[in-house]
Amino acid sequence: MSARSAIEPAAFAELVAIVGPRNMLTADDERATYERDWTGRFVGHTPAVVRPADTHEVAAVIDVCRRHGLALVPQGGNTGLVGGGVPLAGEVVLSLRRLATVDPVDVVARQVTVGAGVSIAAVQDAAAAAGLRYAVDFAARDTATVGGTVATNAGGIHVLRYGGTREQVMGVDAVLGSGHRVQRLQGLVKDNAGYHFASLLCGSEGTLGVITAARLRLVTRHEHRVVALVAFADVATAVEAVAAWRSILDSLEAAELFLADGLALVCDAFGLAAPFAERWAAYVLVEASAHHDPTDELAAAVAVADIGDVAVATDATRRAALWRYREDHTLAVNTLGPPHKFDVTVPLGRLAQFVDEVPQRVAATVPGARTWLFGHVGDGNVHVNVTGVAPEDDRVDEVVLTHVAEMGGSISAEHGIGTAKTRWLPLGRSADEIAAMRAIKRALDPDAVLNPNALLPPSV
Ligand code: 2HG
Ligand code: ZN
Repeated sequence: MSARSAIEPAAFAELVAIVGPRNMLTADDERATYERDWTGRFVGHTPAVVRPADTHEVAAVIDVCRRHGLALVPQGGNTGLVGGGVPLAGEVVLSLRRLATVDPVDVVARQVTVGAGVSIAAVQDAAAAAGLRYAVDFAARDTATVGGTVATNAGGIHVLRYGGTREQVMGVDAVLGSGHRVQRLQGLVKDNAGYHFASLLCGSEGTLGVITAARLRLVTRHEHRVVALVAFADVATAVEAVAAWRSILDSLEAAELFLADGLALVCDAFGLAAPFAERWAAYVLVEASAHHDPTDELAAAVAVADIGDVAVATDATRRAALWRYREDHTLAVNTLGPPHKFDVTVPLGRLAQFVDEVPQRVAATVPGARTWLFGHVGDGNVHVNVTGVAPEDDRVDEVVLTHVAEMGGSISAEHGIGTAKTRWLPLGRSADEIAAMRAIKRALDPDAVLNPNALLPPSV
């Protein structure tokens, strides 16, 4: 059964009674930012944004929606890039941003419990104040929330050293679509008493349950940090160099790739000076951190690779300046209009070939379209952004994702399937796997209340 989208007066009154009139947003100007994704590609409509204060209110809202057949889209910081957090089919938006408590850091366990609405930057700040670090990091850190990053199993720039979000989540507090509450926030490192709900909910994109809090693992905070921007004559050489650095550099924590066109776009868009006098085909930004100063070992590792040029930064201001060349790609691409975005993984041995072929295939499909490639090269994760294509024209989606599947890759490395890629899920998942996912969805969200249009393709 599929849930309806308009709110009848009785349901509306029940929702207001739960969250209070001030937390039921219905005016056009109040709803607008919740209805549109960050890129501007996905724009929907919601009858109301419901803003609960705690897990009890979340549970009560889900109960109303189940009884009245209302569909919900859970939303955190609304930084998702695949249309999975906006109400594209008229769903009610369940905003978790008011769940913003940060418990004291448990220094002994090296963990912290935070509400779903806490930003990644706030978790990082809390960890730093206690002499620790939260390993998950990416450009949208100030806006993206813990709930959203757990729901999408967000990746980011430190996956090669610490793993993705799933590796950091010790437990969650969540309300399932069935109304059951799963609460496991003790942070036990060893806990084999049955199904691991946190692992299941992590990456479920709001389709099974609403995460209201998470218990997060923290990692060691290193005193020394160094960043190098390394230029290469081609992508294949860059990929080989990163593979070598991973074997010899224990302190390596980021290896990020971008290309000449993307660098020029970033410099133009934000008035930055180019990092090198010469234009190179490929650039890798590497970051290393350790208790000792890793500058010499990084320099020695860079020296053995076949590089074109290098710039090294040890102080925070110059490190941030080098990071801008990579992190500002997303903002720079968006200045050209809403892009089609793909976050794919291909086997590392085929990454250079993929980077070479994709722009040609895109241009052959939609003449005039431009392809921008950058990403987390240590993980084999390439972000393919295509501009100059209408938001609803999915010919490039077909071409890019089919190519990824042919190369033995994954159609989503870190952003998830959302609503943008449901059609292509069978490219990466067998019929049996999709049937098993549907069975899990039916069991945990029997009334199809939670994000009913995301992740799974419509059943035929
Ligand atoms: C990044 O790695 C993010 O910067 C965004 O995952 C990627 O804008 C994108 O396509
Ligand atoms: Zn990324």
